[in-house]
Amino acid sequence: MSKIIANYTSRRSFLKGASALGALGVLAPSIFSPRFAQAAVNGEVLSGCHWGAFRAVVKDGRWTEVKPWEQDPHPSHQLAGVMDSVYSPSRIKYPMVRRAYLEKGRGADVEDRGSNDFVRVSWDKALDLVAQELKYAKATHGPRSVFTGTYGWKSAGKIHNSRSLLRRLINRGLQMPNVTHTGDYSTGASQVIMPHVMGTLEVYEQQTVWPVVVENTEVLVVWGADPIKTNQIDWLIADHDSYTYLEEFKKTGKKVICIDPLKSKTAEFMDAEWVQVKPQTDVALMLGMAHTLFVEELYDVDFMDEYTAGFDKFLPYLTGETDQTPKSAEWASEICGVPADKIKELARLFMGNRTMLTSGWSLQRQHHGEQPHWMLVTLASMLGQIGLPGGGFGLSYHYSNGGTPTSDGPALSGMNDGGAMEGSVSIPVARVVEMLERPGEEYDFNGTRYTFPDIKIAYWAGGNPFHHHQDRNRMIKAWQKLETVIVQDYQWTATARFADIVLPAASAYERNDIEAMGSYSNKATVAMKKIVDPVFEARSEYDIFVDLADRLGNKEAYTDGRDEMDWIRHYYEQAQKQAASKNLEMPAFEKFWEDGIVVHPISQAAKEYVRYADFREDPLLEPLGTPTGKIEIYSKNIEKMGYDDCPPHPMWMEPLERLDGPDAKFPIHVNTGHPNDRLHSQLNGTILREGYAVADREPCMINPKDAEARGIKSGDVIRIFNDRGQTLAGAIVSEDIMPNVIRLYEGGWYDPVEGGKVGSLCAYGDVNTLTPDLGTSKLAQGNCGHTVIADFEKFEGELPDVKVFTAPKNG
Ligand SMILES: Nc1nc2c(c(=O)[nH]1)N[C@H]1C(S)=C(S)[C@@H](COP(=O)(O)OP(=O)(O)OC[C@H]3O[C@@H](n4cnc5c(=O)[nH]c(N)nc54)[C@H](O)[C@@H]3O)O[C@H]1N2
Ligand SMILES: Nc1nc2c(c(=O)[nH]1)N[C@H]1C(S)=C(S)[C@@H](COP(=O)(O)OP(=O)(O)OC[C@H]3O[C@@H](n4cnc5c(=O)[nH]c(N)nc54)[C@H](O)[C@@H]3O)O[C@H]1N2
Ligand SMILES: [Mo]
Repeated sequence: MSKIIANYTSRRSFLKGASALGALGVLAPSIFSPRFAQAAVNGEVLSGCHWGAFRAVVKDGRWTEVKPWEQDPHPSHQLAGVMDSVYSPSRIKYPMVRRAYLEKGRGADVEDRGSNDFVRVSWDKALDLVAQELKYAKATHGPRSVFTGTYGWKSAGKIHNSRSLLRRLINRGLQMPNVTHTGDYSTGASQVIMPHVMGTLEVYEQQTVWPVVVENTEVLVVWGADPIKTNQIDWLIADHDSYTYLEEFKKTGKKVICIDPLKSKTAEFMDAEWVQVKPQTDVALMLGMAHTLFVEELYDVDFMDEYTAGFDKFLPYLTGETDQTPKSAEWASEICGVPADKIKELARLFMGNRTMLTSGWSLQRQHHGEQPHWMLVTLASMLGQIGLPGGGFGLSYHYSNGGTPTSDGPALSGMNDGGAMEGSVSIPVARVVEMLERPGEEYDFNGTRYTFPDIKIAYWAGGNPFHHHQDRNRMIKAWQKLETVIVQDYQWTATARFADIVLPAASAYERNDIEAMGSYSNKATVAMKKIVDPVFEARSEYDIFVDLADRLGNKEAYTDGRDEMDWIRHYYEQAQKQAASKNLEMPAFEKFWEDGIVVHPISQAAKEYVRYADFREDPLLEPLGTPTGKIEIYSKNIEKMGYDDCPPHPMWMEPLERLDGPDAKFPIHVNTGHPNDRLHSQLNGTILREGYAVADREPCMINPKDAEARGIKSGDVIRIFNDRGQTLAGAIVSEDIMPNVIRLYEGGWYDPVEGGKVGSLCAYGDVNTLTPDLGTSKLAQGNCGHTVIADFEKFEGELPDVKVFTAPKNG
């Protein structure tokens, strides 16, 4: 793949001089010589972000060009948007307060949230208001009245970690018991079920490394995953090293199979066989394979005996002894749409070859999302290859370049939340709307009953819930229960538009920070140097929170006496000490800051790592962390919970709704996968959109058969609708998606034609206007963003303008 060099100065020239206006954006003086903390006026700055490390060219205080770091083997084309996001017309320039809120106070005209009627205020006024409301909440409503769940993909960086800094404000500034979240939207179901099955999270752990896979794997199965698309980003700074291995694997000519309702980037890149499966039916498909292995007596009986527990309880279900329905390939085919012969052929192929079953996370972002990965583990167990080089299963090859060998480098720590006070609670992250709807009521989660707190203030810094959460219209209503909503962001997202108080944060490129490269590889430590000064009145995360802590009377407790550069040096020196204890030398801080990066060595052992090799070698001495020490195909702990929606062994369960399901009310499944040209909703308002928008809307991929039936061609505007909501989108007609499935990526900014009105048409393409808000089950309470059916038509009405990419009036 070619490297990109972006230079998009002209389009944003109208914003030239923006930084000169930002008098308040100047950083507090550092104890270091100014050259450390200040942005370059001219020159090249090495920095990093979720999309990788890069060099920024700065001219006259303006960022004019972005070049990928020379050692990035596969730079993301999204870097061009990263630079552009700094100067985007959707930047929040000033502190703003919703007019009714400013004039009438907390809780005023809440149904007017989203109408974009804001008034510009000074920073002092905005921060006074926030501090006043936090104090009021503490005095009047008491503990657990402020929600700081603030889930989301804040920028990389260990210091300006908006999520930790916000919690630190409540813990050390306000000194009140806090309400935050557990889990995430990514792996809500799997990270709860996997510890019961494998004794570990599985989804965020190192995989059998790629060099071993390239050498030993004969069949690479990519099951509901698209690593070529999703490994562009990392929660830290992306290394992109998995691309090199994928290329090497491809060169070997060995078999790659993508099981997906659409032809993914990976299928294309790897010349893979594409097996079309109806969405949400993978458990049935896996059961059909397991049944084939069983009846053909192919499965690994010894492995099941030695390394797994409870197969005997699962078998009567598989054979149909318990419910008179054998889970045969024929039975599975009826549900999943894959021909029975193909199911059998795949089962035999996997059994007869060293097979790595890799899976992404879309499968578990579905109703009963606990089941697919549990069943995948069961299938992998029957294949008997777990713990062998290149065999078994892996749930993170598609994420943050999982499977890239881990260096010997030190772990870099970062800003913590300062310690939550006793009485603090958390909710499963995707239950946020239910929490607002049912204060004081009980809910189930992983074997325990909890009570929802009564929230009066929500403060979001580093996430965009008005994109990430499901069922937008239900959410808009629930949001009206809040007295005060504070949003800190650098973009005018829908979340900011639905806030009462909006604080303009500096982007990650307008402040100094430090971060590790590679969540799995820990390849390097990177100085995230400030590239330019904050534009307009934006201020760094840390500065905003320190000023708030000051207003709450607890500045010292908040800062521990450190400023931005002190913290950076502090965490670097901690890493340096850790490295020294491993006989690894890291340069002095000054040298590191000057060079911008320290790359860590990788041992030979790391390049040969095989997940579960130890367990396979000696299951008694190296047991799993499950109650039986084995792979639990049947979980007694889950049996004890007695949940009707999460049985004690993997099962095919009907989701709330699915394509061709019983009583399916709509004929089309909506695939809400992650965007190839964005990170969720980030970079929405940038130059990248010119490359993918259709009729100025979010693109929606449609099979020719479905398009023809509705008289739609590429470039048309369509309206997608169901009982929960409606949105416009731009049509792309393509054979790369199976019939009766359309794809509208998550992350298109919500742009209601009638701002704030429940049920409004979204002019741009927010897919979460259509999705249901329900927990995967009582066990994990994960989100079900991929459980959605709908219908669509050619939009013939008067076309509303897309307005969400420019700031609201006065802003
Ligand atoms: N239907 C459906 N819905 C989904 C999904 C799906 O597959 N289908 N996927 C889900 C998943 S896995 C996830 S992870 C979520 C993602 O949901 P989010 O993480 O909320 O999505 P982002 O668009 O990354 O939002 C991050 C926001 O933080 C802002 N930001 C970035 N850096 C900073 C910073 O340093 N400080 C501050 N104050 N703000 C900052 C950005 O401008 C942006 O508005 O979406 C979920 N929603
Ligand atoms: N470019 C880019 N990369 C990203 C992100 C991003 O927003 N943009 N987000 C990051 C984050 S936070 C996360 S959590 C991960 C998400 O990683 P994933 O959850 O794995 O990503 P998705 O795109 O939702 O789904 C992966 C594939 O599964 C397919 N799929 C959907 N439904 C089904 C189904 O029912 N059965 C089968 N067999 N396949 C199905 C989709 O068509 C898609 O090709 O990606 C990360 N990487
Ligand atoms: Mo995610």
